[in-house]
Amino acid sequence: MTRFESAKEIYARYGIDAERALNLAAGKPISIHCWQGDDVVGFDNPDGGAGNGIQTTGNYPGKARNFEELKADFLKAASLVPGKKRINLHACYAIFTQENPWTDRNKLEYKHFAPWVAFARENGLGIDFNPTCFSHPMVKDGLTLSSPDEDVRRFWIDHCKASRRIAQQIGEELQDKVMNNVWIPDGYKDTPADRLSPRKRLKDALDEIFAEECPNVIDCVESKFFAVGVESYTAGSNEFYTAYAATHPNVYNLMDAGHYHPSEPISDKISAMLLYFQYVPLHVTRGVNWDSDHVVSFDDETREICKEIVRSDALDRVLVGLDFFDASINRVAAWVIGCRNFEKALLWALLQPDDELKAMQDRGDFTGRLMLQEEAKTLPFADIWAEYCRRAGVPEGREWFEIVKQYEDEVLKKRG
Ligand code: RNT
Ligand code: ZN
Repeated sequence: MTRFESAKEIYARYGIDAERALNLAAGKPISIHCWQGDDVVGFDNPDGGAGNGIQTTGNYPGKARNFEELKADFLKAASLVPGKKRINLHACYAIFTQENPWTDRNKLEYKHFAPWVAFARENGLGIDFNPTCFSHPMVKDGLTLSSPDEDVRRFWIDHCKASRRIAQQIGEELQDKVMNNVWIPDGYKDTPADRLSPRKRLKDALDEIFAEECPNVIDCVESKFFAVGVESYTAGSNEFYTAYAATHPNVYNLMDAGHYHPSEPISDKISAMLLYFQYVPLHVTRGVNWDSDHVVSFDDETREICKEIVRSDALDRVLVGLDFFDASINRVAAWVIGCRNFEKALLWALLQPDDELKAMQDRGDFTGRLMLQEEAKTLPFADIWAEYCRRAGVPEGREWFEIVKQYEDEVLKKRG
């Protein structure tokens, strides 16, 4: 008997079907963010780097400097992660060539992303999209869509419209639905004199952005409470976007795990949102104090998020995107660690004795519920995970790191 077979038997004693868990995990697509590969720099302003609303820290050598390098790094990372994948693009990753020279963000078109679509097709990936409303001189006083300056607002409205059209065409090309997620950094460092007007301007801007029919697009707006530099006020708060989404068909509030109070987990919000919305889009990341973007860990909250998705029978309604960027460690390894951890948490959640736990809760057996939750933690999960990796053709354990280190020596270290 193999370790997997023995583990499967132990799980069966708890009423858990390991084969079913393996199949469901393998079928759930995860949108992997391209921006971990180059610290959210993109291709439209290579000397500029991230800034104006977003921050990465660290200067580990070897970041991807262009389309070819980013594709290669992404594929290297993806080859070490089990499960179904999408690639999450930002508008700043537009591809400029001699035929399609640089153009500003308000004028971007599908053609600037056609090479990404070819890449996705070649590698069996879905695509998701994001307008890039940061790291650009038109971010004025930290504001974009909520700015009192009409030219600033116009620029970003046009950019968001362009992004939606691009997402729509990507969806048509791939015969798929494409998420287009609007995140803006707009907020104030210190106590605002007027909280209402920026939100009113943001609301009007969104109405214009979403006016055009885009049947292949799932429109998302990403909420946030505060960040470094905008400690006192963020225009696109959770209440603002939840209410906006509730009153606008096909618009969804995207919840990022690092965007709320450190003790305010998004795992608790998923069920509430599922009762009212067709889709619940997430950015799975790891908040650490005031920062939202650490590499995803196999931690309690990531597992709780996955348990909520599984227990709510919402694998096809909770849209999972990853969103972390760490420039202080090997970027390919960061991708692999974060993606594998999400996959692990998902598989782990699919291996919980949910039916029995729910029954215990409903008959008021809270002692039994706690007992079983705790006993389930030490079931032989590692053997099922190893089988999941084996079936996906990726390394089961730490061997993947040798592959990344070799890639670092042969490829990453040779970059300027
Ligand atoms: C920032 C948001 C946003 C970005 C990406 C790059 O706080 O989380 O999702 O991380 O769009
Ligand atoms: Zn995010």
